[in-house]
Amino acid sequence: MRFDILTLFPEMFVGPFRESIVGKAMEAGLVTVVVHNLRDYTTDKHRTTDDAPYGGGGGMVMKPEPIFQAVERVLGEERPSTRVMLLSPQGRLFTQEFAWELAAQKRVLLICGRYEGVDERVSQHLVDDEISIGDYVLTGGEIPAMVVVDGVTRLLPGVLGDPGAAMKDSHAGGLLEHPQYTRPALFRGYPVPALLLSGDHAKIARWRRREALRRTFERRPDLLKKAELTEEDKEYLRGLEE
Ligand code: JFE
Repeated sequence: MRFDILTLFPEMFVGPFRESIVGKAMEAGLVTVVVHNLRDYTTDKHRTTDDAPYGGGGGMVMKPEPIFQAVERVLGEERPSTRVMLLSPQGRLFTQEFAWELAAQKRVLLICGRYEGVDERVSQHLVDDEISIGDYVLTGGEIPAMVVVDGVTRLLPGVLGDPGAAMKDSHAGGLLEHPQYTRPALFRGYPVPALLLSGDHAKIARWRRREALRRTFERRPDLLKKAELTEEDKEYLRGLEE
């Protein structure tokens, strides 16, 4: 799979992509990530990428010309086989389901805005989808683009050691993960739950399921509406409600 990223701050991506599973996946040839400087697609003497908003109100807006130029020149004939996405607080929420959807694409191009946002004609006439990584406002689309590349890359075949490891993770079954422990069994007087040391795998599986249900009930009850629940799960949850 190939990602192209359009940004005014290409240097922001160097560290995070080198020091991560994404970097390993790039070295292994499982994913290609190419970062393009939007300023290279300006045509005026001052290499202008932003301007004041029509209607006033202060702040600056990204101009459409460099973005259209960059998408056309980077993609060429590949435009029809590429998902062109704009990171923005107004976008469709990036969920685990959306990550799986993007992992099935051959090519994804991510446009990172800055300032107060991007001229609306980019979303109207160039972009296939707008993506938001959550309901908070960041200073630009670069960190959201890193989040999308990271979340999608770990789903690609061969990226995580064990095939299917990605599928087992949090939100895949629709519940939060159960707690995890490692050695030592007693740390500063805090023990690992004795049951996990028992070797009784059926008991351990039931405990993990119940811990996952309990945490989801306490922290993210909204997730329970969509989760796949057995009759035993539902009975356990009824006990928690009291
Ligand atoms: C840009 C900005 C003022 C946006 C209301 C480009 N999930 C998510 N949070 N923040 C972003 C995405 C994001 C993405 C791209 C961005 C924020 N900004 C800043 C400033 C109003 C804005 O939209 C510019």
